[in-house]
Amino acid sequence: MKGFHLMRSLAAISLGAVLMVGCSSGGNTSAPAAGEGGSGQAASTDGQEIQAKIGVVGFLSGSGAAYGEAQKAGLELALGELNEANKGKLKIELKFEDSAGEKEGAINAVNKLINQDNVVAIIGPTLSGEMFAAGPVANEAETPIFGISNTSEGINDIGEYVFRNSLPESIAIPTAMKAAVEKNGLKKVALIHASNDDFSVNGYKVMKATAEKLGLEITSEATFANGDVDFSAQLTKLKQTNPDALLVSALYKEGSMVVKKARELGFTGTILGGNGFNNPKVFEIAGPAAEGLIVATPFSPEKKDDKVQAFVKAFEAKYNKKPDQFAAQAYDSLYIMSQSLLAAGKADREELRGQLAQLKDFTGVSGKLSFDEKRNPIGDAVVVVAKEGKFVPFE
Ligand code: 1QQ
Repeated sequence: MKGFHLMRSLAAISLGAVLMVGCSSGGNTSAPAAGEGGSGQAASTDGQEIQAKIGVVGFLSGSGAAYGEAQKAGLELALGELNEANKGKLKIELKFEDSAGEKEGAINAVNKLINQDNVVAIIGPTLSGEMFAAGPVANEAETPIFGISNTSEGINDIGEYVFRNSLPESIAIPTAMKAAVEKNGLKKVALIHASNDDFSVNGYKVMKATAEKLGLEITSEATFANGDVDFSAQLTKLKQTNPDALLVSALYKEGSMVVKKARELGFTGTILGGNGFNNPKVFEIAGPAAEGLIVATPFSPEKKDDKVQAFVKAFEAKYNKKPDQFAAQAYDSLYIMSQSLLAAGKADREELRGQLAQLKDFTGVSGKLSFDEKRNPIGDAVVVVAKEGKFVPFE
């Protein structure tokens, strides 16, 4: 990392951007972004509008594109509001890159955003697996990278430039499971998950550990792979063990097909899923079979809260649909970036990292947010249940 520092300084010097390098916050001189190999700085003279280019890596095409689309919608709504509100002080530009949910795609996007587009920070990528692959690249390049939907354990262990406002499954899943055990009287559960996806594997581990903690009997377990379309064999086997509940850790496409098939096979017990189900695509794919599905989420558009309702209204006006959790966390992330950039007083990767690390009691549409010492979000989950085509509070 030190070598990188040196190279960066040399590159900046050779570009004649000497003023900017090592310039402390006092009286910083206006300088253009350092360009190729530069530090992403677009420092502004006090009183001048800060120009901040932020990269976004999203699952914008392929089997999970609805996640990325929701994130893009949330970010663009926030962008319009913020650039209006911060006129003369801060102007944010977003540069979107599609990773297609692939680790390689995420790595390439992060490299491009850092080295070619010279962004001050990156929001995304969408999947935990993508963050595990691309986070180290940003961390090594000392560029803040901010996960808005990475819920697996270990995300922040990648390094000190890695942040997230997405509620970890280790908080969300136990909340949902406790509520389901209490209300539906669960005693025996069967587990199924996608074995080739980091997020789904992590969710499965949390489900299993929680079941053990709650003293539930695990009757059977099964796996599938993302991309599979036939789940009959696994679900037939699971159903034969007579569980009270099926715990599903999967992304929305496969997860919804699992739910649909389980009902088709006559499973009438509780179905509980992880964070991957928090998207309206579930209702499109599973149809009426989604009824009764229990999930935990940090965001519900039904929440009786002025900030949430103002967001829902603005989102509906712009997109003609209600926002989901992915849109909400994306929306919040840009407000966090904006607040931190304004506090930093310039578009500087290092200053921004410092400000992000200090974030405390930020109130967004997905709740109150602070980071623990490992920059993990501390927040609450609400438990929701699918009812007539939408998620409503599980009460
Ligand atoms: C993760 C997730 C997914 C559901 C994001 C789409 O939570 O990959 O961590």
